[in-house]
Amino acid sequence: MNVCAGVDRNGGCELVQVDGEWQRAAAEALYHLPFAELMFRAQSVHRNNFDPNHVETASLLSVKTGGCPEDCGYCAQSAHYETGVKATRLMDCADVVAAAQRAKEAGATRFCMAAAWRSPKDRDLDRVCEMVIAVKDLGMETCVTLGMLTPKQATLLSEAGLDFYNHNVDTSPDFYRRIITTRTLQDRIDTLEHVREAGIKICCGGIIGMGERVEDRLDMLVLLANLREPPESVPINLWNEVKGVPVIDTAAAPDPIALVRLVATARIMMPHSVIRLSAGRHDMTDELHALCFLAGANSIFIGDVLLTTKNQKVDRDAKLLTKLGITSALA
Ligand code: SAM
Ligand code: DTB
Ligand code: SF4
Repeated sequence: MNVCAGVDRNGGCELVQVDGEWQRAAAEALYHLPFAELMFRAQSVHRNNFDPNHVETASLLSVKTGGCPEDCGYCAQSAHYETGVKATRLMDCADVVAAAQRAKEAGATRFCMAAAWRSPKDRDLDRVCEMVIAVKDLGMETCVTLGMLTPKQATLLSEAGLDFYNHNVDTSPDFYRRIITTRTLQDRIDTLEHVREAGIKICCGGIIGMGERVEDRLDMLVLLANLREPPESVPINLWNEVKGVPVIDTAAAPDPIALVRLVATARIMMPHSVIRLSAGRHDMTDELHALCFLAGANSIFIGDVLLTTKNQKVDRDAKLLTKLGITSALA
């Protein structure tokens, strides 16, 4: 069945999903609408599905940093590149819980624990399950990102009460092969399937600003929107500069309006997903943040650091949200 997903500026039906699937042409037609039209549609979709005056606040902790065997060309934690990031062991559960408690007091409702692994060893997974149980006991939502999972590992995380698993597709199928060679996009999709099967909600998005074309960004949205069910959370990361990785040679910061257009297009294509402005916010102006929220972004990471790179300062976020009259657990 072909579905008209919108009306063009002359009143004709131009935006179609074919057999319920998003096509690049439909995503492009949305993305290139006159700005006011695109924003109006994104805001209408946003208001139908979310409180437009509320933003979710999540906090990140790197529970195991660096020394990763994968060769993701954007990442400070890959052992393939000299980035100056020191490899650490998996943190103790008590230290993780203390960090989660501080994040809760600082205004985060979700705590995301990240490990620089290709995939977790079973004994490490047991320790992460303990962390999930303990952080949930604080009354926070939990998210972990540990690399590829087997179905059994996904089930164990589900049994521990994990709310979200973050595993990004990162970019378009076409651009993917230029930035990662040690695991395929299909490997990632398989892990997302195992997570879904285990009943855990999915957090899945990607990075822009690595030298990809606008078409690649749209293909990434098409890939996400056409997953068996779209991810409940969609992080959009602006590439945070890391010296020593291959992406530094191709990177180009996206035009600000292109970012807003991408957020608005994601909002329309995935009406029920929370869209998180993730890495790269420290370089964004208040005005750009405001436009992204108007376009439908409704989640941010708070805290002065992400994993190995900096984030916008918490007091600047608090002031910004207050200025915009946006409610959150922060302001
Ligand atoms: N090792 C696990 C994996 O890759 O699935 C989890 C951690 S990994 C750091 C999580 C995500 O962070 C990546 O998929 C990527 O989207 C994002 N990321 C990593 N480095 C980044 C950077 N320099 N700028 C923006 N996002 C980045
Ligand atoms: C996601 O999409 N972004 C977060 C989270 N998922 C794990 C990570 C951003 C990392 C930015 C680079 C760094 O700090 O090392
Ligand atoms: Fe390892 Fe994840 Fe970084 Fe890739 S993105 S190098 S898998 S930590």
